Amino acid sequence: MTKPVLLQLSGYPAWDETPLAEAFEVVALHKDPSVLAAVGPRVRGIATNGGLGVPAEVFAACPKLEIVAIYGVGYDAVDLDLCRARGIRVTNTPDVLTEDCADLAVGMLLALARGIVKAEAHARGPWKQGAFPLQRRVAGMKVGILGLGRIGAAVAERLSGFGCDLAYSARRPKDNGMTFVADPVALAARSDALIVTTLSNAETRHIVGPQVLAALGPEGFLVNISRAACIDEEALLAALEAGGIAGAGLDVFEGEPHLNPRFLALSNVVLQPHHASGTVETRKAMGALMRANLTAHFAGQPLPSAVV
Ligand code: 8YV
Repeated sequence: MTKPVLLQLSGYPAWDETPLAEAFEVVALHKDPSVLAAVGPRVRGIATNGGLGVPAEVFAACPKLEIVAIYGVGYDAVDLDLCRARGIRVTNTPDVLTEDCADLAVGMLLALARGIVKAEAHARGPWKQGAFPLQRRVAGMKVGILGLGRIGAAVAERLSGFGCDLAYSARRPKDNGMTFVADPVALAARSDALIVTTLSNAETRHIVGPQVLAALGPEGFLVNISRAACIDEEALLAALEAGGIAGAGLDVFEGEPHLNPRFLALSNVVLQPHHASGTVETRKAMGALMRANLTAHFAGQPLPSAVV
């Protein structure tokens, strides 16, 4: 039986690439973009990742495309309307990465508030000349969670263990006993730290802008493990440079991996290379779920985690 042609848009660990190559005729577009025109007419599936999605020219070059399998929970970089119109299925990898993303959000908050990265540099040298400056306490902090989906709820669960006073913004209140604050500006105003875990879409684009940052204020911390588009990066850089907020922990950036160099000049940030889901355990589970979706599709079975 001929194997379906799968266009691979990004690299995966060998534990995924080996079984993918067994089940499909894999064409690695990320290794040689020039093959698109020649292979496009035969492509039936695409494997991509959350940040990358599917560029318009790839959709256009693949008229027989049946399924886009995303290695990630975010589907903001895939044109879902186009997929619906063309009858292309879309799958993602929810749930399996929730715990790791929540861990990194809390880790960045701890790193920021306690100055862990700067303190490490201090321990290696200047300690002999004097003590490290006092930092801020996370236990009992007022924390606002912007977007209480699966990952936001996992962040809340962790921070309730820290005795934090938690509130959240979401489209509508949930029956969870937590304080609901509909307006993100009001949420920021009551928060010592604001953690962005919302979906990225037209509604949440730049949801953290000058007003939210001003409400968070000079003592407030911001953490983003969602997408760069949720934050007005220019406004954030201006606030960080002027001391308008105390600091930011960021896992995602506009134009990543090419960060705005202004971030690199700041000492009040903790910068991470979009790796909230980046553990062996989670990536293995993400790869397995992505492959399960592809396998189910080509076997005519229900998709384990369909978006479209
Ligand atoms: C990436 C993500 O997919 O889940 C998401 O939406 O952005 C990440 O998990 C990851 O970087 C894999 O490349």
